[in-house]
Amino acid sequence: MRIVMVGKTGVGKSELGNSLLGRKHFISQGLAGSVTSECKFGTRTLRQGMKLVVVDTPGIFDTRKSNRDTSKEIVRCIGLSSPGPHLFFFVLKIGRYTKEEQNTIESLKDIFGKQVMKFVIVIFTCKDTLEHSNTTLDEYINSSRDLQTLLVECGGRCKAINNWADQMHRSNAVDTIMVLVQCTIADNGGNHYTGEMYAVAEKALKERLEQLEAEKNKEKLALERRKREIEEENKAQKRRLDDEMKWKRTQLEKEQKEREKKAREEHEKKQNELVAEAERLRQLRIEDDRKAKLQQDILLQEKEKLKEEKESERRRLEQRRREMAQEEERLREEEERRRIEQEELEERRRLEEEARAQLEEERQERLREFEKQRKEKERIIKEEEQKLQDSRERLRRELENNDGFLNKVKKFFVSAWDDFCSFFE
Ligand SMILES: Nc1nc2c(ncn2[C@@H]2O[C@H](COP(=O)(O)OP(=O)(O)OP(=O)(O)O)[C@@H](O)[C@H]2O)c(=O)[nH]1
Ligand SMILES: [Mg+2]
Repeated sequence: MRIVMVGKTGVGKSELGNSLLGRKHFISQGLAGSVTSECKFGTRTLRQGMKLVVVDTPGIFDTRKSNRDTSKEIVRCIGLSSPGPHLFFFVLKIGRYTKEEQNTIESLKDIFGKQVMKFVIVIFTCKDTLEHSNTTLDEYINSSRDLQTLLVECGGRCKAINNWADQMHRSNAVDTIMVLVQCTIADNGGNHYTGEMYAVAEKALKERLEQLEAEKNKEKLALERRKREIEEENKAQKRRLDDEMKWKRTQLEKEQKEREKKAREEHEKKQNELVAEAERLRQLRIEDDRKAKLQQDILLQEKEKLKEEKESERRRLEQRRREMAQEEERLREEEERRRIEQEELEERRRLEEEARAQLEEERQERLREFEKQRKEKERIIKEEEQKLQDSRERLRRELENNDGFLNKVKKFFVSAWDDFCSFFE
């Protein structure tokens, strides 16, 4: 059983081939460009012992590719599936069904004739996209009129597969595809796309190749003619250019000479200016040197002066430092003297205090003594007064008794008065 997979590049033909064979046989990658570059085949023995041959193709019916490459690969595809495929799998990726896809199937019909549609099954890859968007295959097909037309053309034969599913799901999908394959083959009476048809296709291809060759030769002749014309044009243009160049060269030589003359004059003028400038610079340099020397002398003098000033400042500072040391010494002595004086003063004050306390004590003592004496004298006076009172009483009584005695009393009284007065003195 021979199956040829056709379809636009990148729709998942190689991956579908791997699913059909049950192993990774064809190279498939998610690259931006085409992965499969030429037709290849892989085989597998089916359960019934039947041999399955799967032919993987590059995008040979892709109308974007060059005619020459396409024709070469179609011939190769026919060779690999000889004497003719039982089925063509027209592979489509779930997604938009565009004009490009329609052109691909048209191209298949152009090459193999309209009857090829009897041998076509449409296989949709990326069934997982449908699962993700929760859409059934029927819903997807019904969403495009063109897709429906295609399926009517190929007898409604279509299946979907997720080539990224696990082994079990993939093999289940392959089994369903194989059932449809066998039904279709049976419908076609077990016939494959015949050699006759292939011969017709080959003939058509040959004619197309010859046509292409003729077109190519025609193009070649046209190209040669154009080449000759261009060469002629080039020669004429070259002559024109040569003349122009000659004239331009003489013009240029003339201009060059004039420019050279001018340049020479300018050069001489510049030379003279340079000599004058050099002389002026030399003079300036001499003047600069003189000024520099003068400045150096001034600088040296100023340096000397500064040195002297520095020295005198140092001496002055030294002197000041000495004075300060003396002042400090004097202050220290003054401080010491003050301290001693203070101590002496305090000692003197203490002694005076002691002396004052002693004097106070003596005064108190004297006062007490004096008080004692005063009290004694008062007692004595009182006694004397008592005595005097007694005497006066006695005298008064004696006077009463004796007039003569008055004189005596008078005398005694006078003497007693005198004693009293002397005592108080
Ligand atoms: N998600 C998903 N990706 C797939 C499926 N089938 C194929 N692909 C991916 O689609 C990309 C193209 O697949 P290929 O098998 O190389 O396509 P091709 O038609 O052989 O491409 P060319 O060889 O360039 O013509 C790869 O990254 C595949 O893994 C599928 O069922 N589901
Ligand atoms: Mg491929």
